[in-house]
Amino acid sequence: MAGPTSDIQTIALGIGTLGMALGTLAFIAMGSGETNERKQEFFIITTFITGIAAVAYFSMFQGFGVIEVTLANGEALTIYWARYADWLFTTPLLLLDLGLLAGADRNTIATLVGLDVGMIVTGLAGALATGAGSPLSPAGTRIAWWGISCGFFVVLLYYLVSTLSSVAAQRSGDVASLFSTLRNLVIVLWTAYPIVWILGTESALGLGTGSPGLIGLNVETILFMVLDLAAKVGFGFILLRSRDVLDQAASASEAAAAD
Ligand code: RET
Repeated sequence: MAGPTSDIQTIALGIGTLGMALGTLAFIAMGSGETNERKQEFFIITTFITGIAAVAYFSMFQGFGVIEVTLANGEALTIYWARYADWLFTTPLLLLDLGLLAGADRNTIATLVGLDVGMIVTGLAGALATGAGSPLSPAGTRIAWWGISCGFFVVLLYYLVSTLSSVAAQRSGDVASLFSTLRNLVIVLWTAYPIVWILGTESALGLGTGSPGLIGLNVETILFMVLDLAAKVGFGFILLRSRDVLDQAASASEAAAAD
């Protein structure tokens, strides 16, 4: 079996596709007149974030980005693997936006990206794990991967509130305050993802109760869609509409590059 397993999922994924596509077009339009190279970076990165997501959503919408995983105990789960392909590229790009805004150095940005990739790849391992060959039950195996992924996430959050925030605090008041708005948005929205995952189908926590998750795949698909739109399109609008703040961030990073 391939493809969304209900009309509700198809509609949610269709809304996700359209929302990401419209966001992409809006960001292209907003960035088209920009001539400052440093400021262009923000427009390019953010446009790719929604562009990649639009493609991933379309792939799930039309049944390519979804597979059935058969667990060691014979039960089957419907897994939207394309989410992880999307997040693998787009979450590092979101962190790159934040890092550039804060004026962070290469090592700080690379550390954030490394932690993020660790988080997504181990999350994908959990989503695909069958439990075959594992001393743990299928659900136990998947939840263990979730725990490892959360480990990366916690360190990532720590980095965001410590190192990155103290770098950002050295920027002008406007840049520092745009940074904290976006950082707080990231902390709140991103924290919802592991919660939806563990309550949803992926954890297989509800196996044996008639539904693989404590919340069903329909609700989960809607929740991820709303979160993805807020974390990408919402984030992008807040960042890119602040033209004069981007100006200040751009001139600060030019000054740093000239040092
Ligand atoms: C997973 C697996 C379980 C543990 C953790 C996860 C974290 C996912 C996050 C995803 C963020 C996605 C964003 C998408 C933008 O549209 C992979 C669910 C910690 C934080 C921001």
